[in-house]
Amino acid sequence: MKIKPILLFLIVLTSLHSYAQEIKLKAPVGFDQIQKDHPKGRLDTVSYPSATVGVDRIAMVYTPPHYSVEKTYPVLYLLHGIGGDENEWLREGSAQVIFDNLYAAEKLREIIVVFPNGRAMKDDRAIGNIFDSLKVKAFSDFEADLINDLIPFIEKHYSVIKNRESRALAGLSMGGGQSLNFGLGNLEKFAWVGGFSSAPNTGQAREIIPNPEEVKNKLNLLWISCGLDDNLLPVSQKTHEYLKENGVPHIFFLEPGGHDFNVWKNDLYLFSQLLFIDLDKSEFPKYTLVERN
Ligand code: FER
Repeated sequence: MKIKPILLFLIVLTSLHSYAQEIKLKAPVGFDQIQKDHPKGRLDTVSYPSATVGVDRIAMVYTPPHYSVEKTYPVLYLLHGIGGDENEWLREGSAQVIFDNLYAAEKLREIIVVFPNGRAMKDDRAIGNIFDSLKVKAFSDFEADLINDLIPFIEKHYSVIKNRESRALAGLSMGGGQSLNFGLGNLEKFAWVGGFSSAPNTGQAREIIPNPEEVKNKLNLLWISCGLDDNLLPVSQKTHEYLKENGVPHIFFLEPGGHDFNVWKNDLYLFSQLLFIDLDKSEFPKYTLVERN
């Protein structure tokens, strides 16, 4: 049979189109809107003793609909930005609504999500000069609080799978920098790491990734995303370039938008669906909305 060139062209075009459509990179309309009839996850406010800071500290914990101690769950630790606290992702990012809707659509495996306060100091409220050097230092001090105080508390009080493969760390802006610094610096604790619009607290790539081979072998997912109109884009770009030079598989997702929750909600929607599943790293380059090099 002879296929006419025009027909061949149409067949190729159609298959290219469906290939490009395979991964949806924009959350559907309504993904962050409360749906009355959907089962809801539960939000707990917990108080944990922090030896790092020397006080009891607050974190929020989301357990999925049908949470049961008969089952065990992986955990995502989700970090806020410089002006935020343990409620930022919930109040401004509608995180619990996004998760409830993902569960209703059967798009997310059952996970627990912990929303810490990433400013590890006695008065950890986002008040006054949020760029104050002591407050910025507290974001770096949070590493010890997270690893030594919060994670053990969560693993004692929730029905959690206690291994690196079952822990993810992600965050926005300051929280993105923290996630890259702490996640890559504690590969024995985390196998899934995401930085959304990471801030200048992100360590120099060669310092946070001194051993690219180890990251290659150990991380199941390294996600770096940023809005194209975000002034902090060079931070993500530099990290991406180092990873690329060193052949470390990662998702580098550039998307329309600035330094705000339109971008971060979309990131959470996409990133969370990739967690704790068998990922094919050869698919990572498909996470792009724009040409990049
Ligand atoms: C900076 C610019 C932005 C910085 C932090 C940020 C520590 C954080 C922004 C955010 O969390 O939204 O120079 O330095």
